[in-house]
Amino acid sequence: MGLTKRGNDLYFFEDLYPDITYGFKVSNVLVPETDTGFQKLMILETNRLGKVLVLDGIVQLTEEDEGIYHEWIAHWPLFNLHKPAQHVLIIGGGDCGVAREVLRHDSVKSVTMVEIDQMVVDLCRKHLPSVCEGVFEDPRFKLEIGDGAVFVGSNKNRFDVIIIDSTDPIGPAQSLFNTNFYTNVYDALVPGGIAIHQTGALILQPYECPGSWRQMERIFDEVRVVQFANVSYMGGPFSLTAGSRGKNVFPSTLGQIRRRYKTAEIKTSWYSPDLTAWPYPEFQKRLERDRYGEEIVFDLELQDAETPTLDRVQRWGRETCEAIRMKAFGQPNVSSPAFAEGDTYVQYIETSAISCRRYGRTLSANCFTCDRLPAKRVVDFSLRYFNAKSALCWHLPRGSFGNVHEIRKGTKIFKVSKAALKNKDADKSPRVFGPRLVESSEVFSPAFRNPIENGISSAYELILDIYGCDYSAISSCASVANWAGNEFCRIAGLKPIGEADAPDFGHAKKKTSGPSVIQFFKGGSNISHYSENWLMIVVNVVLWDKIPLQKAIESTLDYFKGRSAIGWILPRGILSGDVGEIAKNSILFEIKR
Ligand code: AG3
Repeated sequence: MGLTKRGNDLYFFEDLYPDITYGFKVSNVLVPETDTGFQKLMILETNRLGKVLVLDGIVQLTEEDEGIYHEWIAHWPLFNLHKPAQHVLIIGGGDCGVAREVLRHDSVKSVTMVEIDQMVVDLCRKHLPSVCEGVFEDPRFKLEIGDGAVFVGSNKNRFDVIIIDSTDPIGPAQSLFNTNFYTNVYDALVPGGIAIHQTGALILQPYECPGSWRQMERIFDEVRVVQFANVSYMGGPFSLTAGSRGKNVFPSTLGQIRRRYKTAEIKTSWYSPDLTAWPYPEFQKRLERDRYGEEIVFDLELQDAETPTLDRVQRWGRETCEAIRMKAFGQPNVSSPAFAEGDTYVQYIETSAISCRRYGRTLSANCFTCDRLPAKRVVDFSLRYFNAKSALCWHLPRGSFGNVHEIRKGTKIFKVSKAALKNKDADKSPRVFGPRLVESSEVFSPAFRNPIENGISSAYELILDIYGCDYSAISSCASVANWAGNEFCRIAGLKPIGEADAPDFGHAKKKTSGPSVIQFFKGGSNISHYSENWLMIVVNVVLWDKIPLQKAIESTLDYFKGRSAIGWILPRGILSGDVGEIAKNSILFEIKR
């Protein structure tokens, strides 16, 4: 909306979100919207908030409350540093508010500010002199006009603190929110150094901070979330995400920061060490325990051994999408239009995929989402839809950042029967079993027998969640298609059917943005999703033959440079056996590198 007339008055409404905004009355337009070559800049005057800097329709600062943001982003890392900071790098920050606060530390010998947009610096200097007060007169201050992402690439081991005061990750700041950039920032720090980045509003931009967190977590030794609230950045809690080069860099006691603050003799208006010892601990804990998605894997016991027609399966797919409130993405994929026994149907949905195939009297289905999954609704609906007798279910937490024991507890194996659905009086809560937790060495030993060899099922599924992967290996469609279509098939001795289908989608959320891949092969399929922001992969491979598991899994970790993985091996196309027996043949294991 930007500048809008309301009667005789002029208002400004922010353009960050499509469905929610805030605004204020404007008394004067000091700099009408100007294209700087990088972004659109505007400086407004208001009675209530003083002058306001707007870039690309998003409020960057107001005179009234800029102190809150600038004090927090500058003093938090400087007072957390184990020694008085000497050399500080600011990336972005063209209005010079961060530089002003950093220069208040007498210990600081140099402040280098790398700003891409000269016009931001010039126009702010002219119209917002209180923000950059004293900065240009200070001999310790050095301005470089250039790309901060390039600058950190060529300056190693130089800075005690790096402050990234960027705009949101749309427009010119996009290159400042990825693994390559964070790796360079880490290398540009001296050991013991701290970097901090603005990572958006926690509630209104729910994927910004977690997205940066996952990236930084892979590179920095420790990561913290700091929060504050101001008027300028609509939406309550706003986040800064900080990472350290080295362990135990962040002070462990409040006393340490209080002492540093006192010694520095800096009078702050908003920052206080008393608020910094445990920056937003509950949110931080939630991030540490976050999970990528969940999946319901189920085998339906059909009344007869006939494969439902493709039309019928496709309708199941569409109705399942409705049941879980997910939009289908693209057209369904089928391993063969005949859709005979063992053929696979897959439908990508906006955050992952659903699939099914038949073996004898079982219809094996998977439903995976990166959102909340109403698993019961999916199973009940499918039981009714296919008029099946029962469903044997594995409900899995996928991409869980908890430990393997928590993941085992979260993995629920149970059976639902149609009779119980129909009979109102029947006990609706089935007995729940867990998978058998084993060492990866057991899975990798030549003596290991998969569920087919154990006579439990006609197929089995290898499910892998791989963490801490390499950004470039997982963010390119060509790379993931090559793994699924060539590498994995070659190592596992599988005969691919057709080419890998590797679209890139899920960008509505940072968590799910990245490629997915479907590769059919003789006797099974490989369906996997890659999160370029979470740096993780979720893989489902259905097999009806023995493959060299160790080689297949380890080469996958090598290919994507994964640091750890959680794996399940589940019997599919169940022949017989009660749930307890099947649970014993459902295994969970962990691989650490
Ligand atoms: N840079 C961070 C602006 C963030 C605005 N984003 C938002 N409201 N989600 C501010 C520059 C001040 N030096």
